[in-house]
Amino acid sequence: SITDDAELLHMVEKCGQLNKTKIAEGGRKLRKCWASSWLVLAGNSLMFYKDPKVSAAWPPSGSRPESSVDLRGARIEWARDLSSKRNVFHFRTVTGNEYLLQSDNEAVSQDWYQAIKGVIHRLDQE
Ligand code: I3S
Repeated sequence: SITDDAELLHMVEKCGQLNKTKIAEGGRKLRKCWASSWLVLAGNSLMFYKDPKVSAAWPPSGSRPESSVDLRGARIEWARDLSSKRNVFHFRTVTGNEYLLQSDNEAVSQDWYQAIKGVIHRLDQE
C-alpha cells in the first residue's frame, strides 16, 4: 500500500544495483546464478527487487521484493576466494542463507559492504 511504501521509504538507508547470486539456502549449497538485482537497505532488512533496469525508480509502487533477509546476527566478509569476479563480498544470514554480492565498480561495492556491516553492528549492540 502507499502507507507501507511511505513508511519503508522513511527507513531507507541505501538503495541501488548490485550483481547477486545466492550460494546457499538453509546451509545447503546452491549452484551460482549471477544476476543484476536492485537492493534496498531499510530498517533491519536487506531487500532484493527485480532489477528495474532504470535507476532511481523507487519505491516500485505495488511491487514486493523478490526476497528479503533479516540482518540480525548476519555475517559479512570480503570473498576473494569464492569468485573470479572482483569486489565480491559474502553475506550469510543466521538461517544459513548465503549470497555473493558484487559490482565492477570498487567504490560501489565498498559502500554497500560498509552500509550492510554498519546495520549488522548496530543490531549486534541492541
Ligand atoms: O565457483 P564457480 O563454480 O567457478 O562459479 C562459476 C559458475 O557458477 C558458472 O556457471 P556454471 O555453473 O554454469 O559453469 C558461472 O557462470 C560463473 O559466473 C561462476 O563463477 P564466478 O567466478 O563468476 O563467480
